[in-house]
Amino acid sequence: MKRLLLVIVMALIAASCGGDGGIEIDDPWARSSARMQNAGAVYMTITADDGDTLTGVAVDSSVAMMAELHETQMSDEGTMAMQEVPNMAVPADGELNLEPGGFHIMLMQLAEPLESGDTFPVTLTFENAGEVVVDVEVREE
Ligand SMILES: [Cu+2]
Repeated sequence: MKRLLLVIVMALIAASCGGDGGIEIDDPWARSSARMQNAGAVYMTITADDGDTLTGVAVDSSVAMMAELHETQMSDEGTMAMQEVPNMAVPADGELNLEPGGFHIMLMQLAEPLESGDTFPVTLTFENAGEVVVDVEVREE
């Protein structure tokens, strides 16, 4: 009887670990913002064992009024422009890179400037894994 219980507990632990779809988020960070700047960008690297799709993002209003998924692209005129994207794919055999000059999470109407050394939580929503909260570190880079 004891052994059976142990097996059940182990199975429950395995099930709860598997529930996140093998999502792993590496080095979430945000660039520190100048005092008068009203927007900020968040970067990270996302991998998912079975692949997944990032469909949404949210931050507390104590950080910013709005968070959006953005992509920076070179326009035909050679200028950099960014636009909101509905989602971002995390490939099963690769990684999704959010980095300066490409995909990023845009924070709009910052409540306060982002200061080096600060951290704040960001809630990511994935199609398969559901909501995943990460702690973003603010730094100079
Ligand atoms: Cu942006």
